Amino acid sequence: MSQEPTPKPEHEEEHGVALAPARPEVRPPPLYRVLLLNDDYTPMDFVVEVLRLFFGMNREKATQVMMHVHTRGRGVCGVFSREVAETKVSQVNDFSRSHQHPLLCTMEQA
Ligand code: TYC
Repeated sequence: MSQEPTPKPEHEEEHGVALAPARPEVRPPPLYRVLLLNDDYTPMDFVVEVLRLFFGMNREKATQVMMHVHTRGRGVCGVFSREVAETKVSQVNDFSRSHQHPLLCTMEQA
């Protein structure tokens, strides 16, 4: 007598041994450096206040970073996720504009 093959259980693939994926399926999200740019007009004290208010630096660290930007042209305020970096850049640029200072904050992938 001919016999039909035993029907496969439904969703058989879900009952096998889990295999490691051939390659990782997720990459860690990229990080971004938030930068301050030098200019000739923004007062040094204002830059120090920005670094204290938005980047949580103490006065000594904020003064160091401000002087680095002043002498080198740009400097890193911190490294963040894309969303946090975008928020910091917007907040700093809005704050500077609202005080009529040309200070610019920007970001780049780390
Ligand atoms: N160069 C400015 C001055 O001499 C000071 C300054 C520092 C401005 C850092 C911007 O991101 C900056 N008053």
